[in-house]
Amino acid sequence: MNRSRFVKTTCNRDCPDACSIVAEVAEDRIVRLRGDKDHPVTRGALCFRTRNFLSRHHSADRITQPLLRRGDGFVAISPDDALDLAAEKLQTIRKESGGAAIFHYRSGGSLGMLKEICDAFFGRFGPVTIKVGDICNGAGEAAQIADFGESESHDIFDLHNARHIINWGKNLHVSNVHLIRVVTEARRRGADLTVIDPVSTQSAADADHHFALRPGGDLNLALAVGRRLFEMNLVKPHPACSEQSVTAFRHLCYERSNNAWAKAADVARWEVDHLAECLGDGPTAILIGWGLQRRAFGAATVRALDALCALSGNLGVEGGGCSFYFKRRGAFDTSFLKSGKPPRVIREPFFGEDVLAADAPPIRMIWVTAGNPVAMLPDSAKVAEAFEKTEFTVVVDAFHTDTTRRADLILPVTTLLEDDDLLGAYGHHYLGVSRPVLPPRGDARSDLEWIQGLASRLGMEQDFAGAPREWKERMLRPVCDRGASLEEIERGPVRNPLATRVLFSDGTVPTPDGKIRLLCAEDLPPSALGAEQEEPGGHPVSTPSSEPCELWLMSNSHPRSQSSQWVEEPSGPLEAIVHPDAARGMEEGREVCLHSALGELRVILRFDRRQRRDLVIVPKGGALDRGLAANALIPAKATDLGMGAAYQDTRVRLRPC
Ligand SMILES: Nc1nc2c(c(=O)[nH]1)N[C@H]1C(S)=C(S)[C@@H](COP(=O)(O)OP(=O)(O)OC[C@H]3O[C@@H](n4cnc5c(=O)[nH]c(N)nc54)[C@H](O)[C@@H]3O)O[C@H]1N2
Ligand SMILES: Nc1nc2c(c(=O)[nH]1)N[C@H]1C(S)=C(S)[C@@H](COP(=O)(O)OP(=O)(O)OC[C@H]3O[C@@H](n4cnc5c(=O)[nH]c(N)nc54)[C@H](O)[C@@H]3O)O[C@H]1N2
Ligand code: SF4
Ligand SMILES: [Mo]
Repeated sequence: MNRSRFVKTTCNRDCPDACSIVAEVAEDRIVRLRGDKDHPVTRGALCFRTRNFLSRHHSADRITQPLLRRGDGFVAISPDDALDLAAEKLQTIRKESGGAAIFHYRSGGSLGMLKEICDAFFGRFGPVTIKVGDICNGAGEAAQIADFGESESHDIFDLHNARHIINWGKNLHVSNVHLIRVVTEARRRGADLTVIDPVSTQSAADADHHFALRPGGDLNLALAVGRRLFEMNLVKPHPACSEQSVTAFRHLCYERSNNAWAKAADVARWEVDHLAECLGDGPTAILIGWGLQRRAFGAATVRALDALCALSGNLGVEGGGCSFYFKRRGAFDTSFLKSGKPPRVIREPFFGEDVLAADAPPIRMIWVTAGNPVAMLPDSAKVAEAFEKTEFTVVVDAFHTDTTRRADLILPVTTLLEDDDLLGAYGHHYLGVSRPVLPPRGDARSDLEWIQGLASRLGMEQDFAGAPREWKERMLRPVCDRGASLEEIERGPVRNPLATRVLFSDGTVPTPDGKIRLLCAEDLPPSALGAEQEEPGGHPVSTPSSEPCELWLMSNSHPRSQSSQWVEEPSGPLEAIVHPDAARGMEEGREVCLHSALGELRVILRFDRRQRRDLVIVPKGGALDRGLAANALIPAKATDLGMGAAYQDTRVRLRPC
């Protein structure tokens, strides 16, 4: 009889949930993945993409040997030869051109804390060129730090105390699935749920109310709600709000009439009133999504939502708050990884442009850790060109991507089931460890081991020595005496003992002057508010004879993929979901062209009458080389704070091919 054994590990993907996974192993093969029943958030369930990860993990396409470019293809080489070559290139380029000629780019392929050791290695070897900004949550995080001095969230279970929940742009059913249960429990206890999202998602369909506003209309809507709070006498400012800043926010809200704000946001007046009433009848929890801050005025939008919370008596109270991001690094000490100031930075949303423009010295080498920038960053074609024109590029990955296909050297890395790391979460406060369910396949190694191999060749062996457990213990020093030692976390998930359950409940905020900064007119260029006579956005209709109308390109998370990591790579063309009126004269199932100022993609049309008529929905994360990359259409454009990417501001048109 074959006996199975079960190994618990933590999912290291770029996802708010950081689930505890139970892997079943039989005869040295992983046969099944389940969610851990003992984890308070995972509660026995995994998302589609990780439940089905085994096909990817066992796939024949997995990279299991270092690969060196030869002509148009690659040849396998030994790990020692790969490390010798990489070390030699690093040394030569540093000697000839300085650290600035080397660019280390790390993204979110794995959120394990030990991946940050790669940054420290390049910092000490150079320092080298690194990225600045954060295309994922940069704008929202910067907004909350500006307002409150930190970007943190209420304990996930504090939602049970809410009377109203405003889900302002989060697609729970796709990108935050374990929050659904907590929201459902809160509703059973009497909370009502309103979703604000231009797209009709499953999360919106399940809510008590769905307000499908104009894409990017949130700032207008928030200011309308702000005005109604003042008009209805529902203003109860948090003690850290100064009178002056309340007055300044009030002025901003009164810049337009309620009708003008509602029109600009393309919502009904009662929808504005409903939100103001919810906020006035708190506790009301605002859950802030990521999509709305990936816009030119994304930070201003989050700041307006912060202001609504702080003014309506919902900041600092149980069941309230405006939760955007959980400080996933909050329990850990990484100060020992700090290194010197980088000689140069590349703005993350402008990766292609900045790398190509870099001069004196040019970028001669790019090293990519846990990222697929060619597919995932704006203006994919330019990012691809940057890789193609760079003298030597190294990509550390487990699968072929648009980025590995442009590499000179590929180093095979462990998958999430072979990972040995420490994790916080950005959707709750529990800490976990990942541990190898099985040893790595072939010559695959962790990022730490590749770095240690390099360090030993470059005279930095001592700086980076140590088994994963030793690194985890060092990082856990702030909490190891408070019930979150490594042994305790290895036994099961532990809540970060440093995380408070309700933020700012003592009436203070950690800004430099202890005051909340509320958004005001001086913080906004006039263009942030849109034209006064904005058309109600939802109903421009193109006819076969007229020029096709402009649509907002919504390139959203897809249930079958984690960014560019698909359960099964689609073969194309890309599926584009639109209201039939947005594609007049075109047939469902037909291939048509989707144009932007930057490029063109062939797409298959799917009609959905629930959607607004001014948008088209495609999945994020398709491959450039297969003609599936939304980012081939998306120009590089920064957000107002945090150097995020304004992916969602892209306008497109549908045309027959
Ligand atoms: N299945 C799956 N899950 C994922 C990911 C994935 O690729 N696939 N990605 C992970 C990553 S990297 C992240 S950062 C997180 C978050 O992943 P995201 O997908 O970025 O976050 P959400 O905020 O849940 O979903 C975006 C929602 O914002 C809405 N939206 C867009 N523009 C606006 C707007 O102007 N106003 C409003 N109100 N809403 C708008 C979209 O319609 C969409 O429903 O999820 C992670 N989870
Ligand atoms: N159009 C559009 N573009 C977007 C977004 C959008 O909403 N619309 N969302 C943006 C967001 S929120 C994000 S976070 C980014 C995500 O952008 P990326 O982080 O670049 O996306 P991933 O596809 O997750 O690519 C990560 C790569 O890391 C590899 N990997 C996995 N684990 C490890 C590991 O342990 N070590 C190493 N070395 N590699 C590993 C994976 O195989 C994968 O190829 O995309 C952004 N791009
Ligand atoms: S990707 Fe997210 S939801 Fe899926 S298993 Fe990992 S942490 Fe859980
Ligand atoms: Mo992200």
